[in-house]
Amino acid sequence: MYTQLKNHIVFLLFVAIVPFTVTAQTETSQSIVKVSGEVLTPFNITLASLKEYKQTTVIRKDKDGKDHTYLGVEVSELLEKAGATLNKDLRGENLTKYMLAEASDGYQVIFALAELDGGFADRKIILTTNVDGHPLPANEGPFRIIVSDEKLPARCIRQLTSLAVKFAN
Ligand SMILES: Nc1nc2c(c(=O)[nH]1)N[C@H]1C(S)=C(S)[C@@H](COP(=O)(O)O)O[C@H]1N2
Ligand SMILES: [Mo]
Repeated sequence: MYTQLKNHIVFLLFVAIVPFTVTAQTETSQSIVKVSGEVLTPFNITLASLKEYKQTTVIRKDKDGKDHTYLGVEVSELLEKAGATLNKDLRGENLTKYMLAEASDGYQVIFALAELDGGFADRKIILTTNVDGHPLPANEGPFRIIVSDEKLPARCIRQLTSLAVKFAN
């Protein structure tokens, strides 16, 4: 009887504490995107700080073939804040720079800086946190890059953790 009661208490403690620990972890260590590399001022993007930028909407098809509406901030705005060589500074050897995006599962994709710069292309490349009016589901977010007008969604990197600007050589 006593052992049974003890088992019950241990079980209840487990059920109560484990979800709390998991939630605490997603809200602190994972909810940032590190911006680093060839930039003047590296910084961390948080969910709250994204509200300070101009919001942009991109509608694109996902792997399910259906249109989804993503709300976010243009990646170029974030790189500008970090002091990357965009706009008038994107010429000469700076045209050999690219941005490496990395996710928590190890997936990586790159974009040339010129692909991200509004002076070169109309295609929108945004950092999104919301799809169809809701925060991204855990297997996609909290941060994802969405590329408009690209046939495959392969560069729409989910669970983004880092953006690093680098020289190709
Ligand atoms: N982190 C991460 N992002 C990723 C991938 C991945 O394996 N890991 N796969 C890519 C590929 S190949 C595709 S087709 C799309 C699929 O996105 P969906 O499952 O939301 O449709 O996610 C892209 N983003
Ligand atoms: Mo894919």
